Amino acid sequence: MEEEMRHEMATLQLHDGTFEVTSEKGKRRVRMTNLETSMSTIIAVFQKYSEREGDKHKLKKSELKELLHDELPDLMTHVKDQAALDSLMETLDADGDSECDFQEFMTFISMVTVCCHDYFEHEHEDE
Ligand SMILES: [Ca+2]
Ligand SMILES: [Ca+2]
Repeated sequence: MEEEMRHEMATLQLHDGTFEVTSEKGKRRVRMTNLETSMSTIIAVFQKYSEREGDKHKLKKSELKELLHDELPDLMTHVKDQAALDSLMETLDADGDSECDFQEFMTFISMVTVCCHDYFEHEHEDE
């Protein structure tokens, strides 16, 4: 079942808010929900940077830095120097290969998203 899903995912083609799923049952076009669009955006952003150098499926430190700089500029203001970037990479790099793979990246995105959620939740409490 999981293998089948992976195959379906591998043949996803994006076309402005819709995607085409090719499986044994043939092609079908599906309109994406907001959450599905967000998920595919995260994947696309990761790939945009991970493909630049070396391993195409992993972010090396310079790719991570470019991603943070361009895509999370507010957060990047807290990563001021090389030491801060080194320690962030060390925190994210769960398997210790000195690169950030998609799973490690997702852990990071989840963390940041949960922090944002907590922040907005507390904002409402003050009203
Ligand atoms: Ca790379
Ligand atoms: Ca790693």
